[in-house]
This record gives sequence, C-alpha cells and structure tokens, in this order.
Amino acid sequence: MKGLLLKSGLKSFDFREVLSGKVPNEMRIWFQNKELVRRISETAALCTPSEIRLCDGSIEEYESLCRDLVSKGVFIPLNPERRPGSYLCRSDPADVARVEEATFICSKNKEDAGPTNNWQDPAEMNKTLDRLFAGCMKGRILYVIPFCMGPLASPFSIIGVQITDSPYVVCSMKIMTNMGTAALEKLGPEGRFIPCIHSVGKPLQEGEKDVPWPSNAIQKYIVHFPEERKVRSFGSGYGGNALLGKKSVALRIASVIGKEEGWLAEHMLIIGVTNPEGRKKYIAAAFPSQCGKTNLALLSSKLPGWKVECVGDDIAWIRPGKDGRLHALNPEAGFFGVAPGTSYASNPYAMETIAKNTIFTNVALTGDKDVWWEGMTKEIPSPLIDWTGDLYNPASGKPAAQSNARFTVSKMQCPILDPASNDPRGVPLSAILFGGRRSSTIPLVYQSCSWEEGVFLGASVSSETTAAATGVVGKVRHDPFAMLPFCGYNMGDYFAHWLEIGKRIKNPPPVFYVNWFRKNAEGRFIWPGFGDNIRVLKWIFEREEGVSNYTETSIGLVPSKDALDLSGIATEVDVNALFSISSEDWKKEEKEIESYFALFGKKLPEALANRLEELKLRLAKS
Ligand code: OXD
Ligand code: MN
Repeated sequence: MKGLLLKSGLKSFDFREVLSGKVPNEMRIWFQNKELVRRISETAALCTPSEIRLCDGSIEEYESLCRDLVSKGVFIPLNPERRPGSYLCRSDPADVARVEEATFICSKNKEDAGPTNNWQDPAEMNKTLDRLFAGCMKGRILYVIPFCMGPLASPFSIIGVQITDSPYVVCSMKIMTNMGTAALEKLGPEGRFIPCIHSVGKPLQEGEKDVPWPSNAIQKYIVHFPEERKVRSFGSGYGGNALLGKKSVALRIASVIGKEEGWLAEHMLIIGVTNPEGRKKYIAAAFPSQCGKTNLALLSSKLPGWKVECVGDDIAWIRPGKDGRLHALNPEAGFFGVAPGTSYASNPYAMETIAKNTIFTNVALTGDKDVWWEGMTKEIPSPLIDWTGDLYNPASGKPAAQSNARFTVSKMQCPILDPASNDPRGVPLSAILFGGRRSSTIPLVYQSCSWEEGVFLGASVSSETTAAATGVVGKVRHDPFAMLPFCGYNMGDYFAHWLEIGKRIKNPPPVFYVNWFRKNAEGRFIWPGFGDNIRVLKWIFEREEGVSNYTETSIGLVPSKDALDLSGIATEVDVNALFSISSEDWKKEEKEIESYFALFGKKLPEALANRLEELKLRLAKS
C-alpha cells in the first residue's frame, strides 16, 4: 500500500505513513478505533483501490461528489428552476432491482438461516468473496462511510461503516443515514460497528474508460454473516443491494440482534393518525415492497379533520417499553421510494417532498430537464427521454420510466414529517397492520381477535410479486410479515419471537390485515386507495378505542354495514365486493397457508398451527 493516497476533506496524506503512526490532528477521530483502522487497511489491501477517501458527511462533500458525478456524465443535473439541487441517474439496464436469488444469510448452521433464505457455509462464502473482491477496486476510489441507523441521540441506534467504490452510494447514504463524523464520534475508540464492504465489481484496467453505471453483469452477491455481524455486497449498485444501512443492516442484521436482545426489526412504515378531536395514535404497517408503504406513510387525508403524519416509510425497530406498550423507531433518515404512480393527485405530500434536493434513478427526462414517470400526469410530455437515454416513443408500448424507478430524498423535506420522527425512544404503537397486493380473496380490512391471531395474520401474508426484486411480476407468493427477503434468521424462530414479544407486554396493540388491491371481474381496482385509505385508518383508530362497529366472520372482524365512513367519497364503491368472503376462495387460501407452514417443520410454533386449525374449523362451518 506504499504511496496509497488518503484523502479527508481537501487534505491528502500517505495512507502508509498515517498507519505507521503519523496521524495528523484533524484525522485523529478516524484512527482512534483500532477495529475501524484494521477494516480499512484489510479492505484496501484486498481490493487495491487507487485512493482512499474518508467521508465526513458534510454538505460540501456531498456537493463536491455530485459535481464530480455530473462532470463524468453519471448525474444529469435537473432544471434548477423546476427541481433545484436534484439529479437524474441512469443505471445499467441489468441492475435495476434487488437480487433475491443472490442474497445470502451465511450463519454457521444452515438451520439458523431457515428454509426461506439462501445459505452457504460462511468460510466457503468468504473464500468465494475474497476471490471476487481481490483487486476489484483497481482504478477506483475506496470511500469509507461511517453511518448511524437511528437518531444519533438514541441508545437503540446501530453504527455501521460501509466501504464502497461507488460515489452514487456515498451520496445516497448521505441522504438515507446519519453519516460521517457525527457517526464516528458516537462510535468512539472502543465502540462496535457493523462492517459493510461493497464493490460494484468492475475494476478499471490501465487507461480503461469508465461507464456511467459500473456493475458486474455476471457475479452478484449480497451476503450477510449474522454471527460475525458483517455484510459483503458485490456486483450491484442498485439501492436495495448497495445502500447497506437499509435492508442489510437495519433489517437482516438488526433482526438477528433484535432476536437476541428482545426486540423486532420490521419492514414497516410508522404513521401518527390524529382524529378531529386531536387525539393521536401511532400505527405501524408491514406491506411487501411496492405495495404502497410510502403512499400510506405520506397519506393526504380525504376525511375532513383527520390527519396523518409520517414517522418512517419502510423500516421500524419495535421494542417493548416500560409502560407495557410497544414503541417503534424509524432508523432511516430518508426515503428511497418508488416513483411510478406517484402524482399530485395520488400523493401530493410525496410530490412536495421530492420537489428539490432529490436523486432520481431510472425515471424519464422531459424536454425542460425535469423528471417524469408513468402515472405522474395524464399526458405524456413530449419530447421525453426514456430511462435508458433514448427518445421515448409512446407507441412502443414500453414504459418511459423503469417500473422500479426510485427517488432518494431526506425525510426532513417531508411536509408532514411527524415531530417524533427522530425521537430517540420511538413512538408508542396503538395498532399493527399487515397487508399485501391481492386481487381477490382478502377483504379491504379485518381485525384479529388476539396477539396470537395477529401473529398468524402476519405469518400468512401473501402478495403478488412486484418490480422491486428481479423475477416474474404479478405471481402470488408467501411473504410472511413482508419480511421474506429481509429476515436474517430462521423464519420459524422469527414467528416464535413475535409470539414471545406479545407475552412480554401488558398491552399488545390490536392487529389488522388490509388489502387495497382487490379487483372486480373486469380486472379494475374496487377501492380507490391513496387518500381514501384514511377511511380504513379511521375504523382501525376507533376499533382500538372500542368504538367502531364490527361483524364477526370466519376470518376475523370486519366493519359492520355502514361502519366504514364513506362520506364524500368521489368514486362509487361496491362495499359488498370489498368485504365479501368467499368460502371457496378461503378454503383454497387455508390449504395454501397449510402447505406453506409445512415448510417450517418443527420450527413452526404450535400456537400458529393451532390458529390454522381454528381457521379451518370456522371455514368448515361457514
Ligand atoms: C425497498 C424494498 O426498496 O422493499 O424498500 O425493495
Ligand atoms: Mn422496503
């Protein structure tokens, strides 16, 4: 590593000299934690970058990286009049989504990863990755990003350090996490952190010109070592595979830590709902990727007097509190949301949030250098450049924006950010929702009668697949607790952990199942969704207070006739179709759940097997 350039801010040093003890004063904070220095040296020695850059997380650093990306043609600056401080980035067309087939949980024992995760022996996997990482940063800069998931002031936050060769990742981590020297200060000389090593897997040979979105077309690996608490990601620059604070640390690794320490890391939004009398309740909701979590988190209420505020849109860390309730904390600092379908009509607060200082990935570009995607406006702007950089031809039948196109934006820009969004202790939960994208079978909303039954609802979530992950779109698959791609350990143990948490709290919140996506025989959605979902939240809010009316059915409690507030609704709604429970469909559903549960063998908690038997009995009588 002789002569390896080390940069911090505007200053440059020789990495070897600094390592040998000549640490300049302004750099002391970087060299106080021995394990951090070891990781940086070890990674630099393996990956052979041309330079090391320590990222302080300052706005100057962010802006300078953005300028650099613009000069290399990676970022296209958007019209400063229409979208100030914002950029468009186009990925490689083959690197647009999470790669679940290449995502691994490498626990020592296969059984600890469970039947829903890909597994390989950690030693074997480390050997494979060492081979891939060797020399993989040649010709590139190695960036060191200390980050904190959760508010800096929270005792529950988790510190990670991501090493990456992607400046796009550095900019995105700046938005999505508390990154830089503040995280280092929290880490201190003795603190522990989750090492996250990431490379796009595209070394540059001498004189080779870089491409705008480097990635590895052949090899991709997103690998988690739960016992070692370590992440290694190779070959992809896409957010879900490369921003390792999010899915890798805050869900997969955090779920393992939560299991050991008695809390839950969940794929959930958190919102505060206030009724016209000013009473506020917090609700957490788990839906699979691209099933409307960001839309519900930023809901603009269609019911006068009712208000929603956003604590978080994707991840919740939930802990039993001393008050006997569950408390939820959002560990993220930003939103990495799906752009297509977002419009001033469907989600004005999301549109306001992304009005400036936003990185857009794989959306279309208008003639006046603004962004566009399907569903943003009725008319398609012309001219329009599609997400691949070609002039868009609507007659092609292809979408102009990639169906998993994203915006990356600080949550501080959200006009309805809840005042408690950065509360170090989180917010008390009054209800938990599960849901999926189901065109039939599942009613708009129903309630479980106990915590155990609620856990059964979470375990039985299934949903149509979306473009958030590579693979077929629209196929119904089981996605328990919306955690199928994100649970870092055996899903059977995870079910048991949920049951256990319920036993530890005096007042578990009621649990509901929602489905905004039911369709009629003509294939049209029968519920308008978006801002009208407040009507469902109102019923849930009032159920928690024991006020709203319900009818008992074989699957749970549904709003009784007229209990769902449809006042002033703009579209006609077929309430019977929304709430119909077909015993034929449900018998199929029950069989489906039964064969899915069989996957977990002895790990399936008895309580869930019992709940299934009860459901069968109730359906048999219906
Ligand atoms: C996400 C996802 O990006 O779930 O949040 O895929
Ligand atoms: Mn998600």
